[in-house]
Amino acid sequence: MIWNEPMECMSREDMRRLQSERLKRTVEHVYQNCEPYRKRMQEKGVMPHDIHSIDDIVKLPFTSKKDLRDYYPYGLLSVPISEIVRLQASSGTTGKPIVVGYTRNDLAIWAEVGARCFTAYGLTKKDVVQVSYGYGLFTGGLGAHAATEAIGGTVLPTSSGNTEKQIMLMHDLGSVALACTPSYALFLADALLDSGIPREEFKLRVGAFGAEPWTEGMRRDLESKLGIKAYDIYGLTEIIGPGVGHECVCQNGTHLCEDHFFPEIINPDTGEPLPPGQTGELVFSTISKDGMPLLRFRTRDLTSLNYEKCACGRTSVRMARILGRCDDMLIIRGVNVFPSQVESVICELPELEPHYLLVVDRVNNLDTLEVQVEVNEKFYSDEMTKMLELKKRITHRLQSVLGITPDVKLVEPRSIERSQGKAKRVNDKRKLQ
Ligand code: DLL
Repeated sequence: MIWNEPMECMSREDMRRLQSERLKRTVEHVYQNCEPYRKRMQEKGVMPHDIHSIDDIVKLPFTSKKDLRDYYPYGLLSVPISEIVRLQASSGTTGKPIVVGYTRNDLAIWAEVGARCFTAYGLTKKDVVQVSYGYGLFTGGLGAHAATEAIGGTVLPTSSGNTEKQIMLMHDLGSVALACTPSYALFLADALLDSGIPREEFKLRVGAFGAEPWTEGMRRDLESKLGIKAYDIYGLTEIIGPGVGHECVCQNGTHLCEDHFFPEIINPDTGEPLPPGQTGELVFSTISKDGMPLLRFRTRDLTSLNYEKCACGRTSVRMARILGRCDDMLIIRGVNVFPSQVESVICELPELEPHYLLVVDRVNNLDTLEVQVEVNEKFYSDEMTKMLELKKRITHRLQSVLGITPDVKLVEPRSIERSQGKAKRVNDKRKLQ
């Protein structure tokens, strides 16, 4: 099912034309109405009339997370505050949050792209959607809420937390879809098992999981534990929230709503655009928003783009799974390590649960990596030799994937702290020194 066929299945040529028109309008709008953008463009010697088509996007300046902090809270708005009907924010690791303002039209775009996502998962107005993303400043809850309402579905706005109640409501009210982070979904899967209620009594068949990186292994795990199809949903506060992209039933890449958010892939070190298919930093320009349009926003997310038509019929560009963030990448003894690489190994092994923590430290000027991972209840054993053999096997696998030898620590089932929102996978003690 396709929510907006003309947009989602447009020919590449028509899409470029539409993107060109929308970019020109957006550039004119920010140049006229947003002082920091006007200044930036003048410094770069580029004027709105220099932008003739989407190909000219490379002439425009980048926007970074730092810009949003520097112009906190309202400096990047391109409309008066009287036009803003909603504020959302994302908490950074330090200091002030990043604040985004939406006009009524921006909220309509958000609902539209959300509707495309949920329709692509096969959801309809007949379905109950349990929204277990947090509600509030975080865009997850309200974004999934608007998406459900847009398709005419029934929203069950549980927000995150209160796990037992989540399971009870999921069962009693017949939730067909669950929208939450993949790590919270795993937590709910365990709780579902503990509840003792037979799985057949649940109507759940779709997961709308995102807000943090996850792997194919994690997908398999979630699908088998919950008896559902688990789909990716991607987004970020600065651009709009969840709904920037979504998977379809093919589960073969995340379609981006590129008629609203124009994607580029650049080399994160040089800022130079990379050809299709290459992995680099994802950059978005919003080309239809009014409240706080952003030009060439550097997401820090690493991925690649595929412009081939999808088997589902959509022509919209597909993004590969997010490998991690440029700033999530750990450099351990000079080797680049992403938590997602560790996760993929862990999910390969049936003896392990996908709950893990990477502890990085520096001992005698040498980096150390400890991988703590939970052993499955069925395999957890007091038998030393069994556990040692398992540890050896995992160490070996990780060594060949990562290129460094971690210290693997097998821990008891359910001992690693669970998250109800985005999971914390890394404890880098070196940063504290
Ligand atoms: O996480 C918006 C969202 C809510 C997306 C619910 C999907 C579902 P932020 O808190 O601003 O917004 O964080 C955005 O989270 O740059 C990625 O690094 C990461 N992220 C979001 N979705 C995915 C995904 C929301 N599907 C940041 N896969 C982004 C991997 C994701 N990473």
